[in-house]
Amino acid sequence: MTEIRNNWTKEEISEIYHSPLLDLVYRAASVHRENKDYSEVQISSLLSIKTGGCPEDCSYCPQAARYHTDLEVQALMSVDQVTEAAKKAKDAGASRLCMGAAWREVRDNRDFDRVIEMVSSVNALDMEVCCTLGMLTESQAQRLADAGLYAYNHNLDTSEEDYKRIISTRTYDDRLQTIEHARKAKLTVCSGGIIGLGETVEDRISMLKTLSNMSKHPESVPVNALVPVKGTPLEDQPRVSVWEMVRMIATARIIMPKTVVRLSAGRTEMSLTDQAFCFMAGANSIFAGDKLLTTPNPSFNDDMAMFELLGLKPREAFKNGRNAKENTELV
Ligand code: SAM
Ligand code: DTB
Ligand code: SF4
Repeated sequence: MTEIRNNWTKEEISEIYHSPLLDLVYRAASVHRENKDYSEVQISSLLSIKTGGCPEDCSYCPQAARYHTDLEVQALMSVDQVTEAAKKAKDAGASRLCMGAAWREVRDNRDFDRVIEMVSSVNALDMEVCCTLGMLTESQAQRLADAGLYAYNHNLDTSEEDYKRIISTRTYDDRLQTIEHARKAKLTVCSGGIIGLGETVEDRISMLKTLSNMSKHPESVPVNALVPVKGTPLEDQPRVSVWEMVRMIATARIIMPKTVVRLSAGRTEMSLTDQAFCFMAGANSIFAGDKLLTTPNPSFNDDMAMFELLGLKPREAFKNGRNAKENTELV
């Protein structure tokens, strides 16, 4: 078994990231096979439970109220709507539902009470429930955990050095604190980033260092390729090349060997061959369903055909125990 390290240096990460591509993929695939059943892929389905009108200024995001995108703003969904959507996702093969809200932070009000009900209701379907609701306090994290929340998603998005260029309405430290609050409530942590924001390779390495130097590695690390959306400040960013996704995924796999690395936004622009390379490089999760939060994603049927072709299979829910939440220690 590979040793779990929390003291990777930027130099070490950079050396891995820049190694010859085929060596990098070979090493990542070897680490993957030593630590996990590489043919199992965790399937998450995303549901935007409250869409648009967000007060933050994240320059990649179509849901920020200050940018003029074609997005239709939608108020918080009802518990019944969410339960229905969760059942559909489960029937299609998803083991996890991730509910996203375009909020800056969670507030202790009736909307949060409703989200708590949503969490209980989806948890009762024996699905892993994940939320991404912006910043939260330790007591809010605890309320979510008590309702049966399995994971909290809170991305770092880029490096600490680059953060101000992308978002001015909160700090990197705010982000790290929310992750800490989720940890204290014994939630599993999902945290990753986006490539293609105009960041440097050093920024990517710096973000990977922050993630891999956490006292406990995030249980999931999503690697998103920017989906440039018209009306956002980053609308004209060129798409990242698949090789950059492969390098990011492979490096994350090597330095965080037990973590679920998710090939996240950007798959509609990738061929099957591109995606196969990402799985070879150690990706073992995807978002499935024809929509991410607000932008398109490949259909469930296309993804199942891809799994068939590549010999992959969906991973069951709570593989490591509903309450064990120690899944970095288990395979
Ligand atoms: N408001 C909450 C927050 O910011 O944490 C939760 C929802 S927010 C949409 C969740 C994540 O979606 C962001 O952290 C970012 O990583 C990702 N995201 C948003 N827009 C994106 C885009 N255009 N392309 C790729 N990823 C994006
Ligand atoms: C993550 O890392 N990516 C997801 C999820 N976590 C919340 C969101 C991707 C959003 C892509 C743009 C959109 O569909 O609005
Ligand atoms: Fe709001 Fe989250 Fe979008 Fe930022 S990423 S604008 S916080 S919904």
